[in-house]
Amino acid sequence: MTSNKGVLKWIEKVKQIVNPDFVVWIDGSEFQLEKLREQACKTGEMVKLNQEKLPGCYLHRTALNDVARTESRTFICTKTKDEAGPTNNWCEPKEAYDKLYSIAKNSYKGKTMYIIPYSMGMLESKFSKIGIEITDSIYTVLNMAIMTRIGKKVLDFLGNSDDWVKGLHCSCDINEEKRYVCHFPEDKSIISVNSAYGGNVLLGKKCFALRIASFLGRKEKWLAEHMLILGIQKPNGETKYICAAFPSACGKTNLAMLIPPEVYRKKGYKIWCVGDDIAWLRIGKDGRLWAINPENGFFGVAPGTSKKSNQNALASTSSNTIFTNVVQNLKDNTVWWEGLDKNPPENAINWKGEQWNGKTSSEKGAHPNSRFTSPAKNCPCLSSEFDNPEGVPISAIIFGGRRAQTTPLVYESFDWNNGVFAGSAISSESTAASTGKVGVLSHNPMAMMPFCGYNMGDYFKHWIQMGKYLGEKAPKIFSVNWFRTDKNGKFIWPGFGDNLRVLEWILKRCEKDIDAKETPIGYIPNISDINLEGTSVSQEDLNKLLEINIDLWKKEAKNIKEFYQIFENKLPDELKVELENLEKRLEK
Ligand code: OXD
Ligand code: MN
Repeated sequence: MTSNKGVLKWIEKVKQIVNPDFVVWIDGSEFQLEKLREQACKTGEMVKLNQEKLPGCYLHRTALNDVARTESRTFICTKTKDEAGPTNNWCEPKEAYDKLYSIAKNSYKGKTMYIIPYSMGMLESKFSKIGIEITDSIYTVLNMAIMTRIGKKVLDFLGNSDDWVKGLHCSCDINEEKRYVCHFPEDKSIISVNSAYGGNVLLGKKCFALRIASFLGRKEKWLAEHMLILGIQKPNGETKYICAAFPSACGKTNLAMLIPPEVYRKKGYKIWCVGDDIAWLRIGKDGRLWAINPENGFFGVAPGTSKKSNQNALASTSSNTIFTNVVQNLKDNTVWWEGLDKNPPENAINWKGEQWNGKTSSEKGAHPNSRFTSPAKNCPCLSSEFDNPEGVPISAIIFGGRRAQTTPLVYESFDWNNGVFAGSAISSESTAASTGKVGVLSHNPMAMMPFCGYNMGDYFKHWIQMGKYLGEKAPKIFSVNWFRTDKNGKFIWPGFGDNLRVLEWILKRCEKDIDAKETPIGYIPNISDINLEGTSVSQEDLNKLLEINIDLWKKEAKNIKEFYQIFENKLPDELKVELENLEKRLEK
């Protein structure tokens, strides 16, 4: 399929190590993919679902010990530990290669080696980057075929270039003691062993599009971010684009596919989804910041996805989707998960592959991290700019976390550096579901803590530097918090579609349409500038949502200072100054 010497040499080398019985190049044709689906159903790797109700849909169950990304076994293997920084696990490259190759040795024996050429971004875009993933799992091939642009056309486009990322995935025997997801950014290389769960094996996603790409972005003056991208079409027909970074499980997919509240729909507002997880951001010829979504599909969390919470995501799963670790309803061979509706199936198989009765069982049927892999094209609100090789121009950047107190519903940073400071200070309180403990605060700068492929101190510097390149044309930076609670622990803000009310304020601020109130942390809305028409939120609630408690913020500043210490001399002076200025303003 290619005469690219570098590609062929690497494939030969890997072949010698993993020792496959067969080698198959993935050409991207529907014919080949269909054959693979048939084969996976024969071996039990996948289950074909009801093709009338769910055309083109399949179900896969992972091993019980292999259900999520494995951060503690994820490594950045740079020449020096300093390059990986204090927030990443590090291993010296030679040691890592030796260890991984010895685990991978002969692991394809009796199996087929699939070679997937793929592109992150549309081939003709200057944003895009090419990768080649070798895998022994058909599930991985079929997921990559949804999540990325794959096939021979990618190799044709690559030609003889050496600008591509190597990815080797070996399922081995899914031994969690020997599970590693390792990145070699200096070699543009990724190796993942002993897992077959999407997040660890769809190497185009977190591994390439965030960890490797963030490293490349620093060298090449762009940003690879854990951000959704959405377009807000206003009643006058104009569409403005924003990017937003939230830690995992803070509702990124829901915001990306938001359905406007009725009063907004009537006025003519529309939301267009460009991406739900990753944004690559470059400075365009016009000096503004432009974004593409390098992916081609959604790898979304199923539980909680319903007609009510995210009709667009649900619609995206209605065809050509691979479900992982959800419930199989035996009555009509469809799928179910907690939060889909209030009608769990009685005759079903749970994510573990056991008989399960949703009416009587005390156990959950779907794994809390069960997933759907759906083509972006299925999304009813997919932006017409989704495939635009130029991307979309970004008017605002939003950072968000999950905080019961402290952070107001929304505030605008004073300027770029102040916004970078806000992003670096994102933190979230754990929910019972994630850790068993409620309210434990964890820092997650720019929601990139698990995904930054180099020293986060240098990453902050790169952000500061990007602001310098952008100058006057830099997007404004905002922080939001949908999760503030009242004294009974109830969320005050309704969230979901109503978040558009906050986005509207953000756009108006970008267009210099309205004033705002200056506070020590930034600008907050004047109460009358958030449209509450059609909600049950009172002015008093809004006051509470926007309250800045000076004592809590003093505690917050102290907490940020402590957190910053881990970056030692890598912390940019600009962020030290921002923190000092915040402290001074809080004392006033
Ligand atoms: C994801 C994550 O799967 O952020 O997107 O964990
Ligand atoms: Mn994510």
